[in-house]
Amino acid sequence: MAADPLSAGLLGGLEPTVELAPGLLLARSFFDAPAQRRLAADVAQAAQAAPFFRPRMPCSGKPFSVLMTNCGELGWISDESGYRYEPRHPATGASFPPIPALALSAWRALAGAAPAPQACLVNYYDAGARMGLHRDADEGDFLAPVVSISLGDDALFRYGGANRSDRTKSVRLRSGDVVVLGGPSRLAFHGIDRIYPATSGLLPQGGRLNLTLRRVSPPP
Ligand SMILES: O=C(O)CCC(=O)C(=O)O
Ligand SMILES: [Mn+2]
Repeated sequence: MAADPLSAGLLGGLEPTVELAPGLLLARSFFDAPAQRRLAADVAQAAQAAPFFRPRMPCSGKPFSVLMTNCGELGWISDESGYRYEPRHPATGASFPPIPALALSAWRALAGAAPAPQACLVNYYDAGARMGLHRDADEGDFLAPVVSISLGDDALFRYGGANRSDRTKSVRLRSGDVVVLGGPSRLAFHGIDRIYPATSGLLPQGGRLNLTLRRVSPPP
């Protein structure tokens, strides 16, 4: 990881990057308002090719409260058959659109020497959506961090340790913030407890987008 710009708090330019826990970074306002608008437009365009779908829980088939789509060579899917990465959209059968350049710029700035991300999961939260405490553990490589971008309404992000029973803390994420789960926090439990409706005017339909960039397989 590039120590100098990080410790100087210069990444993203607007506010210092803070370490919430070892390896768990919050780059506040990494994206300024024009960059947020551009990235939201890129996501809207990607969703034309790869429409949002409602994932389902393994076994039970219970629907998630978030909608999802993906960009990149692999997409994260969940349905009755389990959690997995797939190269094709579950409804259209088409490959996923490329990861937006601005999202890749966050990876380059914050993921240190990690090889390029292969997946960009896009979550859409309406006012009532949430995401339960979980770990991102379906990847074959935990050396690379997970880089997670917030756009739109504020959200309450809960994070803990490597065990579900570890004590958790919460932080309110705002549009333009980027969270990095790396190093000792790569497999930390985390989730979204709630959305704060109408706290951002970025998305015409309201709600919140989250883009999660991941390396899925070990570097060649
Ligand atoms: O929405 C967020 O900020 C977190 C999303 C997340 O943890 C995930 O998609 O695995
Ligand atoms: Mn996650």
